[in-house]
Amino acid sequence: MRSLAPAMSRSTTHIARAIAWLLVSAGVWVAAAGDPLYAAVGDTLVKVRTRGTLRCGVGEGIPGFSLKDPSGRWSGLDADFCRAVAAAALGDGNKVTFVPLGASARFPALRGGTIDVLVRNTTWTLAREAGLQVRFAGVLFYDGQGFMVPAKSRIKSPAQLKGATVCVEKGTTSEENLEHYSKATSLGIKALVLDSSPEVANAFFASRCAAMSGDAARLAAVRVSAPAGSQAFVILPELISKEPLAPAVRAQDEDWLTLVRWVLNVLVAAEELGITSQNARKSMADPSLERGLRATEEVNRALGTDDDWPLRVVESVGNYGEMFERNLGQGSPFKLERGLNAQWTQGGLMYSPPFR
Ligand SMILES: N[C@@H](CCC(=O)N[C@@H](CS)C(=O)NCC(=O)O)C(=O)O
Repeated sequence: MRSLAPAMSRSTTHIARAIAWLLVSAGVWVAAAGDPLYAAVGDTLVKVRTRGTLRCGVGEGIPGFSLKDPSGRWSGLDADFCRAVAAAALGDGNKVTFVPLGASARFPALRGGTIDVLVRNTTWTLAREAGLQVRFAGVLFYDGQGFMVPAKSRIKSPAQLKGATVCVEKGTTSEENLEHYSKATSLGIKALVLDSSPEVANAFFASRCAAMSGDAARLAAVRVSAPAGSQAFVILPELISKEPLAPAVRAQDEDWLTLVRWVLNVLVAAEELGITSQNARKSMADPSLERGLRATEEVNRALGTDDDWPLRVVESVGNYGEMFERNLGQGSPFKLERGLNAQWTQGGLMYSPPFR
């Protein structure tokens, strides 16, 4: 196994990155776009290794995705994905500094270099890639926007929300979609836009709005923790949007984007191949998997990783199915079905491109 030392000397690209890193360390900034130089060149992996910890942007408390327990440990699908990236980049899934961010703060934090990767139930859209100069690595969770209403309201469809007030979080696709949906259907929905997710939930439970709208998985988590008990609330089956939730990195760091994207592909491919956290070491030594989940030496050199990064990814958090079940599925209070998040071989959309 090669060392995890920074790959600075391996190519001119890496030398360029090293120079950029030195400039940044010396406090040299460029005015362009208001972003520091290091945020504009591909040096994230070097930066992460120099620091020794991955700075991962997550939610401020999204059960099933990113939630800090009283002992200080973060759990959830997003938190586990942060660990998987740290396992690949740093050789240790525990070397993560979780940075909780509200919806409006997440993209400025990524662009400004406060975080290395954003894994915060964030929807992949063209407007965000083109307008905010961020890149999405692939879909970690296929979601859609739904509505939650009190069971006693007897509302069965969003079409019954004519003139109703609906609670929604500021700076989210949920806010934009709701406005668009209201216009398109002439329902005249009045949005009560609140700054944070807890404020949205509290306003809804205090009956300040007739419905709460947001990503359906998020609504399921809020429902489980409803003060009046989950039975008192219903999530309407109709969804009004596609919300492919995806980890994001800064634009202009193609190598980092590639690594983060393939960490996701490792998790998905491992499930397809039956490789789990328990059997990973043995399975991945199997020569018949040679073309399954292993990158060539040249590829690893280009990525700046050692040869064992896929193994460490699966050993640190399990495969995608294990992550899903533990955080959102049968091993969790939410008991979500796999649905679109099942493997492509099982009628879902989870599909990893080949490794070679
Ligand atoms: N996926 C949507 C919504 C993401 C979002 O922030 N949703 C809210 C409520 S649906 C949430 O989960 N907030 C959690 C938090 O603020 O920590 C987006 O990317 O804009």
